[in-house]
Amino acid sequence: MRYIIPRGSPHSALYTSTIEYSSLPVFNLFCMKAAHWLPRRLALPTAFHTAFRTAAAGTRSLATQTRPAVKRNTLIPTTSLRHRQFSRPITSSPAMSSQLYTDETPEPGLHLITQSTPNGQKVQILLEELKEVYGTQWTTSIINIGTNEQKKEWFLRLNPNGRIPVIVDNDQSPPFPVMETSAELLYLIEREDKDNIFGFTDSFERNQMLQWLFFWHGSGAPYQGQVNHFFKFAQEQIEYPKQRFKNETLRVYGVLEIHLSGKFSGQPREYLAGKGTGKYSVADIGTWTWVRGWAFPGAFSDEEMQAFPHLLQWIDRIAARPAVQKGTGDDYNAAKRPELYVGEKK
Ligand SMILES: N[C@@H](CCC(=O)N[C@@H](CS)C(=O)NCC(=O)O)C(=O)O
Repeated sequence: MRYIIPRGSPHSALYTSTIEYSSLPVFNLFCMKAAHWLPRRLALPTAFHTAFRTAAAGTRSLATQTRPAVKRNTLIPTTSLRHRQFSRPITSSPAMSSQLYTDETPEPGLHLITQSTPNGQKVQILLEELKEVYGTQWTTSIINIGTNEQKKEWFLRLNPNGRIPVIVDNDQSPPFPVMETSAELLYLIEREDKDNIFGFTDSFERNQMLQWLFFWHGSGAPYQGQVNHFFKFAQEQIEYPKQRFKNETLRVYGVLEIHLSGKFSGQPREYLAGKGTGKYSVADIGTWTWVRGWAFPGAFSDEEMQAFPHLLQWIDRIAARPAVQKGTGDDYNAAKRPELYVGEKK
């Protein structure tokens, strides 16, 4: 991975885009028009009409081949881009591109704005997995959510929900931002995972992957997030929400345990989705970053967790993956990578 330090102030109202231009498309348009007009004007027979149009179409393929291409997943050094980059205020673009991103948006390709929390780590891990298999490249910026950088306007333009992580696909024109971790995981596998290594081709397996991805997104993360809040961060210790969210999280761990143990299917599983014992997929990634942090709020005892032996094994199984270690490691530790910081630090 090569990181590029974001440039300029994050509050710029300008949007940087790469223009690729060639005069050939204009020439092609001219030829196509002429191909319709000339034979009619000169009252030529039908065979001439066809010949003119074939010749004109040739200029189109020429134009397509000659247009400079931005290579997907490849970071082009900043300097080589400069000559065809320009900044302009967005006034006449489609609604989506309107002030979508700012001067410091890094190079074409994927850009991740994150902090190494359970949600940030989901996307960090998948990117590391994709890099191992396909050589996927991206750039990273780290913000400090403790300073509320994610509530500032430049960030809200990318994600009105004001939460990390966000990915921006700068290969699209206009750049395409993706919020909500599960949607980000699905976006990344659709874009990068051509061999369906982290997803499935079979529609039933794919649906099972979605079931577990949605289950954690809707029924796991919100509860465990509240456990973290009420046990660890709340100024006031209030018993009712502490017990309510703790019990609900234990219930959700129980659901995962039923599934992984094969209690009702008779088939213990290694992973959440897929036939047989299952296959490691984005459903596991989306769930693991949270569940493996069960000890963090100090809400659950070792004895309580003994009720979920298959879940604990699943945590260890996924933790052993090199890309998982990389995606949760020092490369995303803001203290170790101060050059990746954007915005207010403390
Ligand atoms: N449903 C969102 C949740 C994202 C989320 O809650 N991110 C947290 C960090 S783990 C955050 O940005 N918190 C800062 C805040 O709430 O302002 C997702 O899955 O992307």
